[in-house]
Amino acid sequence: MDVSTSLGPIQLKNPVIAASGTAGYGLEPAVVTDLDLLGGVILKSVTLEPRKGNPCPRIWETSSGMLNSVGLENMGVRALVEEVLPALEGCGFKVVASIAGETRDEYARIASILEGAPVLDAIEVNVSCPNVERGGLQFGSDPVTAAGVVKAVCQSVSLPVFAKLSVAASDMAAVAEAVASSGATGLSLVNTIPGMAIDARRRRPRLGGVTGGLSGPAIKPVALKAVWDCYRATGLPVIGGGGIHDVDDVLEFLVAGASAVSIGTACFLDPWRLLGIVEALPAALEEVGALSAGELVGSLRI
Ligand code: RRO
Repeated sequence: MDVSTSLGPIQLKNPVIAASGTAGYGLEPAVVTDLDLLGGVILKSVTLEPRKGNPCPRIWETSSGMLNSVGLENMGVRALVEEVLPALEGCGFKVVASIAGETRDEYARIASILEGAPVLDAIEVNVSCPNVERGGLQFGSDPVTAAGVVKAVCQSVSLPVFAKLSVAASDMAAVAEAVASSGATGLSLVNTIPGMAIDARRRRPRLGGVTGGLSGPAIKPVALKAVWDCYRATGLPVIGGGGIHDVDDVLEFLVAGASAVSIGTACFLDPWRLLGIVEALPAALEEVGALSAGELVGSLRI
């Protein structure tokens, strides 16, 4: 069974990618699991300068999901280039750096620092973080602003650029179309969905950052529709994810139009989950009568 896939110019040995923010900088999970078996890893989003992130608690479990309010804690792009990327040299997975900024120029500066860095295969432009005051979702909700950021990044790097979008945008397909026409190679869908949890007795928010981003099985139907809508609107390669828990979920995202899938929250329950899904993929594809992973992409029959 051919489980390989492609994201525009990038060839992946399989479609399973660790989602940004859930596999650190691609080095930490090696303590418990073998990321080399994955198609790719999207590193934690980095900013121009390091950030401390939001106050604790930063995680709250909900029914069928999880809220996070990490607040973009990260080491900064220079530390990523100097300390992390050299250590990833020789790894068996495709490496995608994720970037976030407060202004369009800041995104462009971060991208230009990444240009020419070792091991990088692509850049994810995160214009959909729900947990920052400036940039983040503000940028990704507006087609013109999102397109401006993506264009500035594309002008600063020769690497393929994937725009990470949120369903919190009022017209997500319009944002997808706008970033497509400003040079994005592909889309990364979806970021977590803004939400909150409250302790009524104490009349306090459960998260230190007050609000957070919802992920996990609760958002899977929403994410599937986003992939389907944006794939149809743009025809761009899509990294699809949101609540993927098992190999059947992976097949659903491929049929909706994703060429690869990003999985994160499931790994908090079980760090070996990604490897289990990679192992289960050939038999699962065979069971639905597919000869390859690629054949399933966007194959929804209406
Ligand atoms: O760090 C975070 O709080 C965070 C980010 Br940058 C993001 O893009 N999505 C998310 O759920 N959390």
